[in-house]
Amino acid sequence: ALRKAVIAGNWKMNNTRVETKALIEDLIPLAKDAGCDVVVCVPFTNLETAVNLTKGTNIKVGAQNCHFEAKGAFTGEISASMLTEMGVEYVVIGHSERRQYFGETDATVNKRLKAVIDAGMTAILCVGEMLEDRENGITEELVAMQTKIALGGVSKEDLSKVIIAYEPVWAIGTGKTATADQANEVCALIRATVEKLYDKEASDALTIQYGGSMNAGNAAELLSKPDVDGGLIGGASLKAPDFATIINAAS
Ligand code: 3PY
Repeated sequence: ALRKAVIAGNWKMNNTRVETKALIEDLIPLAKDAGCDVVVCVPFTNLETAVNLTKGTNIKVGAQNCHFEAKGAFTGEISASMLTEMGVEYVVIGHSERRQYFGETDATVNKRLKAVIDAGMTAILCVGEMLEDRENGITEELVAMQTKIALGGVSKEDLSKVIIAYEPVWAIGTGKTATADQANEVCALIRATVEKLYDKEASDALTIQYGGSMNAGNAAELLSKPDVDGGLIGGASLKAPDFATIINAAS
C-alpha cells in the first residue's frame, strides 16, 4: 500500500457486551503500537461499551449501518446523530450482507453514505461483485457502477470522509480469498473510477481496503499491493491475536 493503511474489523452480528469488553481489552495492548489506523465496527448495542473502553487508545469505533433520515417513523433503524452522540467515528455502508439480505440498493447506499458524511463520520463504503458477475465478465462495470452511484452528490472535499472497501461477494464468509493480484486489480479500477469522477489528487488520497476473508495468513501479501490500503476484516477480527497480526502486517 502507498497510503497509510486502515484496518477495520467488521464484527457483524457477533459478541455480547461482556464478550465485547473481553475482546477489546485483549486488543488494546496488541494494537497500541500500530502503524496503521485501527477501527472496530461493532453491533449497535456494543457501541457505548466499545467507545468507553477505547477512550485514550488508538482504536476507533464504527457502526455497521446508519439510516439516512434524521429521525422519524423508521422502526428498527438508527440515525447518524444517534451514533455521533455516542462517539462513533466510522460507519460501514452497503456491506454485501445488507445488500443481499436486507434490500439495500445502490440508491439507499448513496443516501446512507451522505447521511454519515453530513454527520462528520467516515463511511466505509462496500462494493463488490457476486461470483456470477465475475463469471459473466462484468466485474469492472458493476464495481464502477456501484462506486459511481454511491458517490453521487459527494463533493471532492467530502470524499476525504469516505473509505471504499472492495469486497468480492464470493470471498465473504466462504473462506475463499481473492488473490492479491485480483484484489489489487479491482482496487486500482475503483481508484481509476474515482479519478474520472473527481481528479487524480482525490483518487491518490483515497483509502481503498480489500475485504473478504482477509486473515492473519494472507494479510501481508494482500497489503503489499500498491492499491490495497488496508482491510475490512470479518471473522479474523473476532480473535485479538489474529486481528493484531493483520494490524502488524499493515504497519
Ligand atoms: C468478510 O471478510 O467476511 C467480510 O465481509 C468483511 O466485511
